[in-house]
Amino acid sequence: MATRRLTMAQALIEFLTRQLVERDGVEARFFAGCFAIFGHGNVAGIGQALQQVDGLRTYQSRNEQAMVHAAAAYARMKDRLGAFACTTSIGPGATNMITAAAGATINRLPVLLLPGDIFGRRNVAPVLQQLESERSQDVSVNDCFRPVSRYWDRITRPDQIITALPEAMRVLTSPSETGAVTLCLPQDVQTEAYDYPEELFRRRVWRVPRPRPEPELVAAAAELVRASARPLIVAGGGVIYSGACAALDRLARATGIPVGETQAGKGSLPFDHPQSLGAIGATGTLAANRIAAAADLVIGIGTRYSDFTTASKTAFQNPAVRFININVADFDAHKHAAVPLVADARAALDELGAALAGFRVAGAHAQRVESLRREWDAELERVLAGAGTPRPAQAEVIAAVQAASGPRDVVVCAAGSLPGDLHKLWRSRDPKSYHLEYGYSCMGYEIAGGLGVAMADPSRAVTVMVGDASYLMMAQEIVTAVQEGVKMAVVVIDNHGYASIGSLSESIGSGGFACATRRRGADGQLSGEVVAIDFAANARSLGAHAVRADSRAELAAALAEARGRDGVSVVVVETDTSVRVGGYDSWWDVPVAEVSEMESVGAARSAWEAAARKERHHL
Ligand SMILES: Cc1ncc(C[n+]2csc(CCOP(=O)(O)OP(=O)(O)O)c2C)c(N)n1
Ligand SMILES: [Mg+2]
Repeated sequence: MATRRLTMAQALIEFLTRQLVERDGVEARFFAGCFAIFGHGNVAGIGQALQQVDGLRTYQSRNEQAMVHAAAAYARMKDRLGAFACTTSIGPGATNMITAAAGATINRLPVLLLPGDIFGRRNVAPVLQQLESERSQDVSVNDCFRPVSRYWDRITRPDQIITALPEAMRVLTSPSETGAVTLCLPQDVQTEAYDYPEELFRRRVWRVPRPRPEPELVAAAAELVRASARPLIVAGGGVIYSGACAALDRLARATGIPVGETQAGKGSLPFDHPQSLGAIGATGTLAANRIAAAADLVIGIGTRYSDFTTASKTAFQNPAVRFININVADFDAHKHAAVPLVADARAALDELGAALAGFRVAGAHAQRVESLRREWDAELERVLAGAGTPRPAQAEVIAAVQAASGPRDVVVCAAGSLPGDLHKLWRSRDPKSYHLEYGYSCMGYEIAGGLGVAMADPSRAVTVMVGDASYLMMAQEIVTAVQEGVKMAVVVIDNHGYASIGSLSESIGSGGFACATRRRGADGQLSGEVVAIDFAANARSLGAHAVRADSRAELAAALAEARGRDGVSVVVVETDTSVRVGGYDSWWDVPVAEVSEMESVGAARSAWEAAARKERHHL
């Protein structure tokens, strides 16, 4: 048997350069590179291996969490057909990745995490940053990755990667199983040599399948659709990952079944498609939510049915509502006691479409869809126009960013009050143009995610929309973008604090307690002056071009200028929070204190109890 003597780290990195994916006959390299922050736990092992390898570029980052966000955003932009590896030191460098690992797994996005780990050889323990246990020597902080990883392994002998790496690849390239894959790499084992079989390094092509649904279940589903009076499609992220948007367009047009979109599924249809109802659920449009309330059949495609999509299980109020779920993951396909079409979205839509030949929704349903679409469009125009306040409302900033964006440009966001507003208000014209991380809604994803999106598709202009508090949590990847010559615009919405949670706090009777960025006041509360933060100066200090926009005209000019500039352009805009985008026949379950000393909380609790009565099980 031919062998090659390599360190474990060299063999691992060499293996990554030989992995390809193939879908629909198109082959591509799977790993675009490796994000790295070096410490004693990886510099001599993986670091040395990255330095000598051909064909896998090393990218720096400023924070391990951020690099995993960037990697996840990259994978999402590539429809999961491309990914990054991420290498860190042991201890805090490693655990910094856990938050973003959870985000990747929840959003079903492939990232390969290579945290350093404590020595396999134990004679020098406890090593720097080691968590000791009196009960076992086989415990390290990296065990915290287990629940957030779809595959987790610790490599305590160099030959173990021979069996671990193919498992890692199987999971990373599986549409139903993908997420964070973590290989914990003890610092000493990374540097140990072994005679690896030459065939470990052969070129491997991982085929991404398009599993077809069971024909009997397609027939059963078609029968349900034909018998339905008010069917509705819920399009989730799986529609986009599968490249099923054209198939969805055909089915929706042919049958007239309207389509509501989740955060991950937004852009499945262009906003002006005759069957598009726009956003659905807690942050949905009035058109989608009214159709959902009366639907007698819901066809979920590539959706996890998060509480935002189901309005905490209150969205579907028709007592007779049934579900058909098209999902590549068995787990999601079976939700809500659905007819489970466990299949690739595109394959299943084609087959269901064929089985529905000649079917058209009843005229009354089509008319309702049409009139609600018109009603929503008028409401949308009203909201986007703002209320003439001295400073623009957030909706007006969204309208300005939209006006400055081309159809293929990408808007990136994750947390705060922006996601709900964008979900309702953004008019998607391309399936990859709306990039909202709303599975984990992780503050700090925005700028790092924008970097990953821009790296994945430099042909599109990227605009990150980020709240002031999310910016403060994680803005440092501006430096990485500058380092890599990445072009990206960042719009910082300054409303002086955690405004979304401030509104939520008001709605649960707590009046916005400790949610604004204010100095401690005479009353002992955070009720004093606003803490003035110069976000533009901050961004400039990191290497960005940055301006403040103090009027609507300045905002439009700054956005136009950003479009024409290379590098990172930051636009800071202070908004008027008195004008908010409301909800439309929707709800989100945030339980309120059952007992309290505050009357306002008691009132909120009663309202919550009444609303929660609408929650259903869908058994
Ligand atoms: C890492 C993280 N911490 C906490 C939260 C909870 N949270 C959601 S939105 C929000 C406030 C975000 O503030 P900002 O980015 O300024 O947006 P705004 O709410 O003002 O629109 C918080 C704290 C979160 N989603 N992510
Ligand atoms: Mg804010």
